[in-house]
Amino acid sequence: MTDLDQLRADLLGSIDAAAGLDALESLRVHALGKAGAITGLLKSLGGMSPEERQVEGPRIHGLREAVTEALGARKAALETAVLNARLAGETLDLTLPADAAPQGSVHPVSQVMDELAEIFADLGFAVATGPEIEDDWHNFTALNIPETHPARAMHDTFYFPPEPSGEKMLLRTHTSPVQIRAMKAAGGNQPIRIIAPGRTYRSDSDATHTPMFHQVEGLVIDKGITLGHLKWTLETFLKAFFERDDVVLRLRPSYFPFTEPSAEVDVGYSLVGGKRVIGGSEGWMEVLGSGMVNRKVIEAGGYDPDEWQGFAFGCGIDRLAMLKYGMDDLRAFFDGDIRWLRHYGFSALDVPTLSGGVGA
Ligand code: 2NL
Repeated sequence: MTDLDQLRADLLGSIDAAAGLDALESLRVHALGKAGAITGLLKSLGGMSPEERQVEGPRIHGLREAVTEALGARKAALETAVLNARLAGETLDLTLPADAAPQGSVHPVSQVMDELAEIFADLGFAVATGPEIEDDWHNFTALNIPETHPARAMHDTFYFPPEPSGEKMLLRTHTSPVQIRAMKAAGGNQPIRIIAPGRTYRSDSDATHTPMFHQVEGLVIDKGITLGHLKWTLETFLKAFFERDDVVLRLRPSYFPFTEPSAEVDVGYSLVGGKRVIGGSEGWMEVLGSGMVNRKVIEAGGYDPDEWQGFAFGCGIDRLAMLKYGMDDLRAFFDGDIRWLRHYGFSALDVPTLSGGVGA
């Protein structure tokens, strides 16, 4: 056996026996690297006579090819072994349930807004919206709220720094300005039936008040509108909202600058196992304020008060949600705690409908 045959046998034997990829790489360097055995042989070809090179050349090149091929084959075999070992250790249990993804749900305030839109749509009311940043005229003056009224005070209303024009801008304190804008847009010659739900702002913050809260107001303008229309509309609305036919209303005389006469509306409740349930008349809870639109406000909206009358009402949506769903802490509305929603029966797949809450 020549030296070359010996080298070939040694290299191919070691390659076949290589236990891992690292050992195989050492063998490759040892044979084919810069200072490798075969590299040395290839270099030696340069110093040979043409006759000698004709014999040795093919042998050395043949050896290089055989070793390269053996390295490749062994590498593939080792990689397959590594992969098989990993797959054997990694068992994947396809029957395990997937991790639960966090799921939100429709917020009670949004739910109630959708319910209000649905109930009033059946009564022919459209939903009107408007800016949350208002001017003093639409928020106060048009509503017959005098310059000296406490609601206009700096400590009750969020004002912006004065405009160069002198116009006072503020965060609307109710959604009435939306209705004033709707009257203006209607041009004083057609009936109006709208509700205006949305965010409102007052400089108030304690256990039962948040600086931002949600309000819905309703407005009807037409010829020959009476207190009877107001009472029927509110009774129909509250029966649909609380999903009970035994809802009893109590109208108490009150005062608002924008309505005359004005009435505060209470709904009766019964005590069932010590808990208040809407319906009956064992006790009363105030739910909204209302009245016949003041003729000054009809005029400010661009209508002739001798021809057109109207009624209006307003109430807090957060409060309506608390009453319907039996929630007792207003602050939880703003915590974004999913456990709170679950506790009151709100779930991710809810589609706002009229069924749910304490009346259901
Ligand atoms: C309450 C009372 C009320 C109105 C709001 C209104 C709007 C226009 C004209 C006349 Cl454009 N009135 N809104 C009327 C009566 C009561 O709200 O206690 N809200 C929380």
